[in-house]
Amino acid sequence: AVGGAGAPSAAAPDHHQVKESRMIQVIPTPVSVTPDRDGGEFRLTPATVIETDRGARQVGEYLAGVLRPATGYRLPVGGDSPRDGNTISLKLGRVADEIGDQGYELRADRRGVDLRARTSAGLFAGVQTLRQLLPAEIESREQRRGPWTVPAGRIVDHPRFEYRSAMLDVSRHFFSPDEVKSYIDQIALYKINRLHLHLADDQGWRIQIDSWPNLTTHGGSTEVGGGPGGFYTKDEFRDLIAYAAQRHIEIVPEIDMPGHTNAALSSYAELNCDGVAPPLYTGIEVGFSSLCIDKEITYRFVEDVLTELAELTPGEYLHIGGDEAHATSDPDYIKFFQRVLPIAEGLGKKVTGWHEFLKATPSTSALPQYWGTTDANELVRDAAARGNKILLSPANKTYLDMKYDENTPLGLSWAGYIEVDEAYGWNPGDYLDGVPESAVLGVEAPLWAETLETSDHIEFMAFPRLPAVAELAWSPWSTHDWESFRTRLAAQAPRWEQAGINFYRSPQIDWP
Ligand code: TNX
Repeated sequence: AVGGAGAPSAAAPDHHQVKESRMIQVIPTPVSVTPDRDGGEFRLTPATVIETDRGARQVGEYLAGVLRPATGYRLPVGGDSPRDGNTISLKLGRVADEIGDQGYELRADRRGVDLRARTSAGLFAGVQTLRQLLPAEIESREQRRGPWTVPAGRIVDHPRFEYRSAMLDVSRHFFSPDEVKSYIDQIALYKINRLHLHLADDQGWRIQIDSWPNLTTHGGSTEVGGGPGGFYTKDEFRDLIAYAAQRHIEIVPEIDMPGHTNAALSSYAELNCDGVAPPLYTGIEVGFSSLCIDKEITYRFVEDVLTELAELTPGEYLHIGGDEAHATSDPDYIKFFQRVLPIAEGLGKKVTGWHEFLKATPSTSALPQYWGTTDANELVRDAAARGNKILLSPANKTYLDMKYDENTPLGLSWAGYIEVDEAYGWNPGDYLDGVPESAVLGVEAPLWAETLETSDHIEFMAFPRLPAVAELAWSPWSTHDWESFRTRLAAQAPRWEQAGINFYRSPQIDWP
C-alpha cells in the first residue's frame, strides 16, 4: 500500500497513471490507498445499480442523489444486483477492527465498487471518497458527458479524531436555512461530522424559544450593519437538524452566556441588573454585555432556553458559550456557571463551552473548546489532567474568519493572517502543552460572521482552509505532508468550480 499522501508519480503520465493519480488525490487523505497495479477501472453506465442492504439504503439514496445530476443516469437503489456486475454495493457488516465505527473499506474493479463499513456513518464517509475518485465533472449540477470512471484499487480508511467540526456564526449575520444547508453539503464532502451553530450573540438571537418570544421577534430583528436579521422557527431548525443528520452531521447548538447577550438583554428589560433594556446592537465590538448574575430570573431564563433547546436537539451536546465575558467579574462568572452547569447537565446533554468556562470546574464529561492563540493554557492543561477531553480550535490556525493576508477583502485579523500552510501546519495531537493526542476529542474550524453576508463569502473564507483543517482531523499524522497536500488541494479546484463553490486562489497553491 502506498501512503495516501504519496505524490503522483513523476514518470510519464500514461493513461494508467492518470487513473492512479485520482486515487491518491483524495482529501482528507485516507489511511491506506492501494491502486490496482494491473490498471483497470470501473465505469458507471446507464445500467449501473446501487445495491444496498437494509441499513445502507439511506446512504445509497444519498449517493444516487449526488451522482444523478451530472450523469443523467437512473441509478436505482435497492437490493438486487444484476449478475453481470455493474454495481456500486454499499454493505454494513464485519470489517477489520481498525476500521472502527466511522471508517470504511472501498474496493473498485471492472465489475463495480464495493463499499463496506460497520456503520452507516462509515459508508457515508466512503461515499465522500468515492465522489473524489470520479472525474471532477461529477460535481456538476447539470448533465455532463463523462466517461464516469473509478480507478481500480483498494482504500482502507478511518478517522484520527471522532469529533470533526465546523462552526457557523449565524448571529452576527443571519444565514437562511438554505444557506446553512449549502454549507452542510460542503463540509460533508470533507468528512466533517459536527456543525456547531452560534445561535445567539449581541447582534442577534436566531432560534425560536416559545417561553421567551421577544428573543426572536425583537432580538432576532437585526444584525451587524443594521440589516434585517432573522431567526429559525423550531420547524425550520428541526428540518436543518434532519438535513444534517442525513449527511451524518450532528448539529451542536450554542447559546452564548453570560456575555455576548445583548440581543437577549434588549428583548427583556427584567434580565438587566438595572431593569433597563439596552438598544439592539449592530456593531462588532465584543465583551460589553452580561446577564445579571444576582437576579433569580436569569436562571429561570437560562433553564427555559436550554430546556427548549435540549428538546429540539437529538444530538449529544449543548454549547453554553462562556467566551469573552469581559463585563462579568471572575467571581460572578464562576457563580454563574456553577448554577448553569447543573441545569445543562440535568437536561441529559453533554456540555461543551469555550475554554474559559473551565474557571467554574465543570465535570470531566464537559468538553472545553480551546480557542486561544498560544500553545499553552493552564486551564486546559489542568482540565486534561483531570480527565476532560478537549476540542481544539486555536484561533491562529483554525479561525476561518481570519484574513489570508493583508489584502483579503473579508474577515478580521486579530489572531493573525492565516494562509493555507498555516491552517495545515500544526499537529492537534501535539499542540497544546499538557494535552496529548489521547486527550483530544477533535478539531473545529469556526467561522465568525462579522464581515460575512452571503454563501459566496462563507465559501471564500472556508475554501481552501476548511479542507486543510478537515485533513488534520481525519488523516493519520504519519501522512501529513505539505507538498502532497498542496498538490491534492489543487486537484480539488475543478470540483469546486463544477459545484459552484467560491474559493480563495491562494498563491501558495499551483491551481490548474
Ligand atoms: C472572538 S473566539 C470571539 C467571537 C468573535 C471572534 C472574531 C470567541 C470564542 N469569541 O465573539 O466573533 O473572535 O474572530
